[in-house]
Amino acid sequence: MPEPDAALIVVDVQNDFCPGGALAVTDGDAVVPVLNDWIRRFAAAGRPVVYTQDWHPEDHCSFKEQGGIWPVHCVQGSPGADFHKDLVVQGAVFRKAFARDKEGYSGFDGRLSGEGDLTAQPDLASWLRARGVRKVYVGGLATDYCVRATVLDAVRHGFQAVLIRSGSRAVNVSPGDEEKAVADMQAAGAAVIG
Ligand code: VGL
Ligand code: ZN
Repeated sequence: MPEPDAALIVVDVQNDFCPGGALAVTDGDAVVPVLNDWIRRFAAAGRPVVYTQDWHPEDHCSFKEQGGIWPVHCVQGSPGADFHKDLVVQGAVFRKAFARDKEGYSGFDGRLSGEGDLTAQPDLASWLRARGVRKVYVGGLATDYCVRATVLDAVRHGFQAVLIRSGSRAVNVSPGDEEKAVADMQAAGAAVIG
């Protein structure tokens, strides 16, 4: 049972990060059944489940064509930006890195998805605080980028943070990036389970 002040953050479980996607993470889709169990447990306990969604314009600065390091991925409204078809999605969605000239790996850079201008929408930290959340469980894709950044930001914003390791997979641009990311999160004060 999740604690009464806990929330679950599901990071970027999107087609482009799964096998066959533009920036596929090895075994990325393996997180889906694991996270679905967590999602169902939080939902059953009435605790918030939030989803982050990488949400880039087609000329985003992180893309190689623009001098960045990544292939084109998670373009706003494209199938690659959709959540994996088997992911249980019931909860608020926070979109991030939606401005052309700004990268944002952390879910805490995101804004609640809704009508109109995203920058006018609530951010994740205020949304969680308004619901009495003090502890966040975080899993998804990718451990060494958006999951790491979200966990570190959670701690920075004063939340207790727990990495769900079994529900996360890494890009591993360099071998060992995953272990390094986990060590960074632990050093910042996050707990690791799974
Ligand atoms: C991510 C690389 C580029 C992630 C997003 O979700 O971890 N990684 N954009
Ligand atoms: Zn991205």
